[in-house]
Amino acid sequence: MSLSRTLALIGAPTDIGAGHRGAVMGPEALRVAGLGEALRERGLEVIDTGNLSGPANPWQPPVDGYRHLPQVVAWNQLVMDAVRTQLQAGRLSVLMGGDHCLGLGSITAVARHCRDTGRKLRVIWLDAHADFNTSDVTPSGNVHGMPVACLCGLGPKELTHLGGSSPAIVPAEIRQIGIRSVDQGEKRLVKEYGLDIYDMRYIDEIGMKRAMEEALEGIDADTHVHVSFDVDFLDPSIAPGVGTTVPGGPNYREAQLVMEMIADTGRLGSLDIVELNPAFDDHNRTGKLAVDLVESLFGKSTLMRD
Ligand code: NNH
Ligand code: MN
Ligand code: MN
Ligand code: MN
Repeated sequence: MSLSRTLALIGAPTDIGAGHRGAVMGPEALRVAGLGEALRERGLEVIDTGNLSGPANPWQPPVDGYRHLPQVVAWNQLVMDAVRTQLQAGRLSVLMGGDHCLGLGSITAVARHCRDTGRKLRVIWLDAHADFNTSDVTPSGNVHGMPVACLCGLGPKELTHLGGSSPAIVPAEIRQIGIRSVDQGEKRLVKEYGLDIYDMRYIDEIGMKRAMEEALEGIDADTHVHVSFDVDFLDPSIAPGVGTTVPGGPNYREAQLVMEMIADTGRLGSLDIVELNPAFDDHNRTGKLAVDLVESLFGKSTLMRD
């Protein structure tokens, strides 16, 4: 089985799950930074499907622990359907967010595609945050802090059952890399659910190479790899264009190595690029860095290797 060489870009311009406005401009910033052209140069056929159109951000305070739940559901339904359509057409799907609440719709579609095609799923979640909050423990009510919990069956029914059945994935299917901000109640939950978290302390101690070898272990020819790339994964010194910076993240070379090692598996089937917030960026520097890293994710390397 060889992976598709045709790729679909899906824009989801919304900051509905975030605490700061601006991720709504993410898809356009990625286009302006040359995402489509860069992927074409990698030898892929790239189809930009344009932007999804969902509800506006009403910018309201949380209700029962969730901010904008109906609008979050609507956006995730749109994303789920769009990703599913592209995967069914045999294309690689690249979601351009938008905030990270959209990872829920994207990965729900990917998980279903894997079930339908009898493939194993490995989600590589690149983030400063674990995104495993619930309405009881969230410090903010922002749903971009909750998608992993929802995917694992923890959250409001509208989100946990987005794809019909729940849970969409099991914790054993996901590896989280770069984590350095986990909220108080969230810490208890990730432990209880047994999430495999490669936090920055662990990466400092064993190095990025070994951490990634462990995170990618077991991926074989029948595995679909999904990368959910929250741009705040990167150290803020190289990536200021996000709403929620956390110091102490991977540097430029560590981030490249992560992408290169995932590329080497040859199993990448879908990607989310989320949380890019041009309102906080400096001349689209973070957008350009995201494109640079995505080139590595699709196999650009310094030398020919085998
Ligand atoms: N953990 C915080 C919250 O739930 C921040 C989440 N922000 C993110 N997640 N950007 O990736 O509100
Ligand atoms: Mn995130
Ligand atoms: Mn984050
Ligand atoms: Mn596929």
